[in-house]
Amino acid sequence: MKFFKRFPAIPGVVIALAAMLLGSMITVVLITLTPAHAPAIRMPLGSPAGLAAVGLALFLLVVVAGLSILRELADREYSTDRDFLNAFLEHIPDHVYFKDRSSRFLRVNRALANCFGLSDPAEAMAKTDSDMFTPEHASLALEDEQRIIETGRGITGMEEKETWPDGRESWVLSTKVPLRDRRGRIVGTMGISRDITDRKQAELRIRYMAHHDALTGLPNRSLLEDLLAHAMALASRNGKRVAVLMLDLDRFKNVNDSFGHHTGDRLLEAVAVRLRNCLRDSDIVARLGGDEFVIGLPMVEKHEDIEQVAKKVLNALTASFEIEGHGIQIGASIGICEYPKDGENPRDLLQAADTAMYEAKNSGRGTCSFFTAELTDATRRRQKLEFDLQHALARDEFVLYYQPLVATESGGITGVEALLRWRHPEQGMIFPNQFVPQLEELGLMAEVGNWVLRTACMQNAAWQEAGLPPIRMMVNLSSTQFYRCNITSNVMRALSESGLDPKWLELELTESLMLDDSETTIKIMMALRRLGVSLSLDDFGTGWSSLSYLRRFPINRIKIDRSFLRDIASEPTAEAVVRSIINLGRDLGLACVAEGVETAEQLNYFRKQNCEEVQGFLYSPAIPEADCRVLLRAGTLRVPGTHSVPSVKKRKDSDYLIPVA
Ligand SMILES: Nc1nc2c(ncn2[C@@H]2O[C@H](COP(=O)(O)OP(=O)(O)OP(=O)(O)O)[C@@H](O)[C@H]2O)c(=O)[nH]1
Ligand SMILES: [Mg+2]
Repeated sequence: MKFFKRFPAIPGVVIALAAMLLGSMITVVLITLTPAHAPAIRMPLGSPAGLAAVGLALFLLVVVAGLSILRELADREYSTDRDFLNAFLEHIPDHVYFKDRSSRFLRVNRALANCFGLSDPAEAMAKTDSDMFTPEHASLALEDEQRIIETGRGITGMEEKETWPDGRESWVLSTKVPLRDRRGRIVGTMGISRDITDRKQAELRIRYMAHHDALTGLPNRSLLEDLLAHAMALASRNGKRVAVLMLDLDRFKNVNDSFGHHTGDRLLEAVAVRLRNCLRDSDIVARLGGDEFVIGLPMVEKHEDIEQVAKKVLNALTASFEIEGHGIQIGASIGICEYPKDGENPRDLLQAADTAMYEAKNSGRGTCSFFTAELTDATRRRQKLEFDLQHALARDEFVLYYQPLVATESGGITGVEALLRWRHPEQGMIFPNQFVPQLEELGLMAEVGNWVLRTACMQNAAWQEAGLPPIRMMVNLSSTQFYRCNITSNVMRALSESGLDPKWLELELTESLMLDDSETTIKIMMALRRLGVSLSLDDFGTGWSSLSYLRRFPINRIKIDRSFLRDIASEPTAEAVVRSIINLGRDLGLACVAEGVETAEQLNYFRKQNCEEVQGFLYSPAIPEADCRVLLRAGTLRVPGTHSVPSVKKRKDSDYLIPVA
């Protein structure tokens, strides 16, 4: 069979005919050679020799006929194999090819021909990959094939990216093996590959998503850490530094609140573009989430270079952004640290940069700060404080202090302002300026503000129940409480729970509320007034850009900010401002309170100006409830040193009034 497979060109039928012819001839010779004609060789059929001759002839006939049948079978098998191969090459959707030792195509299947844009697979004959693909891909494929030919070892299940002259890219899963002749010699290569472009693209997409921020397309934290690690390795080999800049937008919440989350998103995208545009291609720009971005500067040499880049970045963000028809101004704070000085791995560096960024925020925002070891302690303390703060309300650690307001002329107590304190179990009494910003950041301000409101109302009602003369209780409101927490119903609830008459409650709206004269603001104010409570404007004179507000706001009182008082004796302009405020208030029918009165001169000044009430350290700091009760029972306060005052323990200077918000 093997022999016939080797010589398939000799048909079996020819062999069979030849065998029959030969057999017939022998038989004819044996029969026709009679004793009469050839007595010497005459072998009668009946003789043993005659029978042997006939037998031999028949045997030959059978052998040759058998061989011819085998030949025929082999031939049939061969043509079946060929048909199968042809069918396979014609219909299989995978790409199949055979190449010679010079990587010229010997044969390609229909699918590969189609992929090459050939109508007939035969057209690929003698062509090479460089006729089909980009030179880069062709040379990679050639390298593989030469290696296979040299080593005799194939490549199985290799993912290959094919690049085409028209810019297309496709992915295939390939198997390439040596092509051998019958004697086992390598005469080329053959391969089969399956198109996996769709799967590969999906995979690449997933991998991209796992490493990039969906909104801006910038690397995310995970990729950033890899990029930083790479930059650090490079810098350490070259004796250079890597700078890490943590950038957080300033007051970005306001953008979301004022223009909506969607506009906020567009702004974040625009910030990403600006950052990318103002830095070199080799610099790293990533987004950690929220409004936090990280810039990595590989291979920096000098501290000054880093500072220069930080300033450039801050400047780039200063110009107004035009987002969906809104001109938006935003700044940023940057914390900076350096490898290797401030950390040996990306995580430590990011932590150090974050610490420095908080320092930049604390230094007033819009600036950059470099990391120092001392900052770490400060950060730890801050983090602990934040942690404790989250539990302070539940642990009943907040407490209200009360500071009296005194009638300028009579010294009679006309009201008390409720002021928040935090009695920390380890650190003692903490003042609001040390924790109110954190309360805002932690989103707890409204909850704590409502606690203040309720507690103050309860206290005032309790004093009245204890027989003390009714008194006005002033409670500060935060912006969150005022705008976002349905303040009207909260006030209603506090009043009804405490049973306090609304006329003994006055709500102080501070400058930090960022009040505007929008309809919303005025609507809320009107609703509060309708409840029967009064309203005052705190810190007056420091930030009210438009005095027209005063006309439109349904308020009862203004409180002149203490910053004016400091200078009224020495600075004529400060004195003039205070005088104008009092006159303005009077013209608009508003009562006036001077805050932060500390000296007898200041008190005399306000007496002369007919300012009705004062509040300040001269009379009393904010004091605990028990002390306040003593004062209220006395009903009047004298300027210390002039008349006796009710026996209230002297407080230290740090008790000085600090408003809630
Ligand atoms: N539009 C938008 N806002 C986001 C996204 N992720 C987080 N934020 C908001 O971004 C704000 C980030 O706030 P912070 O950086 O803490 O506060 P800030 O208002 O920028 O104030 P400072 O950073 O302290 O100056 C939060 O209000 C988040 O709700 C986002 O993908 N899109
Ligand atoms: Mg921010």
